[in-house]
Amino acid sequence: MKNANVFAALRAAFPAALDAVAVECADGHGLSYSWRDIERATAMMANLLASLDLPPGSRIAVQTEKSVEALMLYLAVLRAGYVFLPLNTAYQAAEIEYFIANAEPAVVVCAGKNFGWVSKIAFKAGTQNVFTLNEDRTGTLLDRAAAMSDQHQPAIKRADELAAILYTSGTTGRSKGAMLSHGNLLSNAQTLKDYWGWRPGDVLIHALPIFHVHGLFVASHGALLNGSKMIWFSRFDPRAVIARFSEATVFMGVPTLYVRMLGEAALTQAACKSMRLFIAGSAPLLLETFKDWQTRTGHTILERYGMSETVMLTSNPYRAEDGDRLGGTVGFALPGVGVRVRDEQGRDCGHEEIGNIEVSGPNVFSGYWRMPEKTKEEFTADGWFKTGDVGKRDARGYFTIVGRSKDLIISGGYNVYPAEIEGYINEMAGIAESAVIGLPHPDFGEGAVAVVVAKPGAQLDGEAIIAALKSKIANFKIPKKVFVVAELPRNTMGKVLKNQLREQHKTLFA
Ligand code: MLC
Ligand code: AMP
Repeated sequence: MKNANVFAALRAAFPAALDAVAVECADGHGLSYSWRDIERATAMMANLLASLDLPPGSRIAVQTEKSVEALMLYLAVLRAGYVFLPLNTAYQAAEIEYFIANAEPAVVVCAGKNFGWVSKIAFKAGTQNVFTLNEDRTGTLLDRAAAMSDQHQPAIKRADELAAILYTSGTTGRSKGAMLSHGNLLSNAQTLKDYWGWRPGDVLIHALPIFHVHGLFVASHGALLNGSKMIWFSRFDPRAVIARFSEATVFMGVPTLYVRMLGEAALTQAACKSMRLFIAGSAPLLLETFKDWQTRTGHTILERYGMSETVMLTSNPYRAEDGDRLGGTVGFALPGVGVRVRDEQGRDCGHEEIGNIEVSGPNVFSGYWRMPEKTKEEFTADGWFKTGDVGKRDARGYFTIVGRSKDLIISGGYNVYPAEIEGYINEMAGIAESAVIGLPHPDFGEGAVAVVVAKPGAQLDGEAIIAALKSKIANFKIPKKVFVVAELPRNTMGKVLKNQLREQHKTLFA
């Protein structure tokens, strides 16, 4: 059987010169890691995992700051044949408790400073192994791995075996773990390598977090599968990133990163001279940003569209002969990926007709972890995944996302589910009900805002609500503003008219 292990495929692409630099850290210590370092460290970590005698299919949950060691841990989990479960560093105790109870990981890796509360949650859920990994390359994970052999044969995996679980918040407030297989990840990585014309000599600037699809799969796999060096930023810093463009060829970012770089005087055509490709995604790129970038740098951003459940789905063309990169669109269905637009009755929409976007292909996940009913609801009878995005296709095949049928806010590339935040607000004393909406925001694209109604006789203070939320949920989910109102607008069915609220407050962040 051919080994479909993603790590094995990435490793096969490592350059012959194993001492060449694979990752150069741009911030802090300025360390460089060779391909040999990646080979050895992932072998040692994989041997550590193997030494724990974990059952097949064990989940390895990881909440650590971005570091090269954290990337190596991801690769080591694949190498050892287990299932990687990345967690946003902003998640707090209640959020982590849910993920760990739901996924029942055999191993949890966290920052040393969080060991106290994370290990308590993990041990309660039956996890037997909790390691630490810190930004400064210390922690029990590395201590234990240091004693292991640096030889390790990558586990043999079938394409349909699980490689990762990515939690995406649910419209009902409950997070769902999207199960991605080795085949899902590898097929997409190979498609993108060809479609985006990765070539020898490419250098990627990696400035995204590595706990979501964009930074973990699209960016990292792209560079590794091409044997390309990465210039590694553990945090996005617009000025510092621009200063390294002269040594790089490829950059990937959510729209907020482009908006912030446009705010820097150092962003010029000269600064981008060596760059080959700028890619944007995870949230809508405003036409204004697309055009400003063209004017300032001479480069046309390539916008693409994807999801945690499917990795990448569509992309604007890289090669001029395939067409222009059209701002405001997310381009064509990627080779091998099926993308269709259907109306509420399940009929195919004609060109330019708006409908629900459904997708199929080797990249599409198999379902949500331990949620067969939810999984069934999200797939059509003929096996296509309902994205929850609303869009259209033109006669040439370009797709445009015009909205979402799911009640979702995308803020700075992170998903914020109103139902989840409303749940937390509604639990607070004195709250009768609430509605969380997304409003246009110059930096984050959309900013979350809450509109709340007090119980009779209760006095509410928006700032106090924000302060109370801060101790419970990830910071990017916190509403930037809370309005206290007498009542929420509703239609005759009693449904809150969020459109009306959005319209009423649309200039809040202008
Ligand atoms: C930070 N803050 C945010 C925020 N990020 N608020 C709303 N939305 C966000 N995304 C707030 C914090 O709560 C804090 O508020 C203040 O900003 C400073 O926090 P910070 O951590 O210092 O912020 P910063 O480093 O500036 O982060 C901004 C950012 C980051 C844009 C660099 O959000 C980011 O890396 N986004 C990328 C997300 C991503 O990779 N998405 C891909 C998903 S994959 P306060 O009040 O506490 O001061 C996917 C599929 C696909 O969607 O297609 O790719
Ligand atoms: P996530 O669940 O975090 O993977 O987010 C996936 C969602 O991000 C998609 O369903 C879309 O709503 C949105 N998205 C990703 N890329 C784009 C894009 N280029 N334009 C508009 N929305 C996008």
